[in-house]
Amino acid sequence: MNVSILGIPMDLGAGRRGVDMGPSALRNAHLATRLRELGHEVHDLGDIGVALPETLDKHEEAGLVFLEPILDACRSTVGRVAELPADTFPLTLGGDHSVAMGTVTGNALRGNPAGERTGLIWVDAHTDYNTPRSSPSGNIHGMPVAHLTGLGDARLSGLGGPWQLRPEDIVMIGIRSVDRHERDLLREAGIQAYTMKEVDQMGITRIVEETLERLSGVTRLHVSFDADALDPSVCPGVGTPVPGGLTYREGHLLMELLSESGRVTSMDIVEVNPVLDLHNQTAEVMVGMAASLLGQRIL
Ligand code: HAR
Ligand code: MN
Ligand code: MN
Ligand code: MN
Repeated sequence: MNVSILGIPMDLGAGRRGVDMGPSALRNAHLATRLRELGHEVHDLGDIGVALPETLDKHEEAGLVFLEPILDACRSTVGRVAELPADTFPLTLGGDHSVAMGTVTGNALRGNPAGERTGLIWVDAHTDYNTPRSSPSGNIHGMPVAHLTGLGDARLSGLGGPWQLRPEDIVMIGIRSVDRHERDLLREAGIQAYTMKEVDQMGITRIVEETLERLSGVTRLHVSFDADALDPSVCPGVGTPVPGGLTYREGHLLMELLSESGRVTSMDIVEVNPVLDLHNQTAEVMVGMAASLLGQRIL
């Protein structure tokens, strides 16, 4: 396969600094080499330009911290991803999870004149379904999925023009931290979320079977993998660690089964924070997850 790596070194959407260094940490963990060893043709397209918080006044408007520079970065990301050729697999590197408003939109619009549906598999400890009104923090990385479905601020939800993600085309896996009002919004939208309780009870294999069945009508499938979905003992380098996460093997099994399905067309790796990490362990683990999704097998 042809794989296009694109970094979005942005930490404006997160409460803590450091995830802007995620793309460097992932490259340093030999991302491209690992994928080339699997036989892929890998092109690293470099990074999207993102404003540094030190150059900005901390600006909060209507419950949205750093809205304007985040909008700029997401707009650039939409443009860059949407123009990639149809036969490439975009592998986008965050950055905080607000980058997904740009990556998911860009991939949904990429070479899609017929308006085929896009499915989203959101692997995360958090549902990221806050709106500016429901958010307890104003941090935009807690809001990308809500905006992708058309809720919240019109500028963020309008990144794809009239395009919106359908709530029934979203499946979340690994969930264990949801805010009070965010829960109501998820219920109203009818979004399928497999919490850690379901992971424990059903196992990853059944969850993947159900997920692919539910998303059987979509032709494009994006996996957005937040490093904090994995347990903090596996991925300590994240800004908002939550205990009780996916094990190392559950993460790999999830990626292996999705890979075997042959249906995934793009992926994000986000929320890797090298400042909080131990010897780049989190980036190395996440490179392994990308390798499993892109065909690496034990035997
Ligand atoms: N729910 C909290 C908020 O909205 C924190 C969520 C953001 N943290 C993440 N996203 N890492 O997955 O402020
Ligand atoms: Mn403003
Ligand atoms: Mn997230
Ligand atoms: Mn998260």
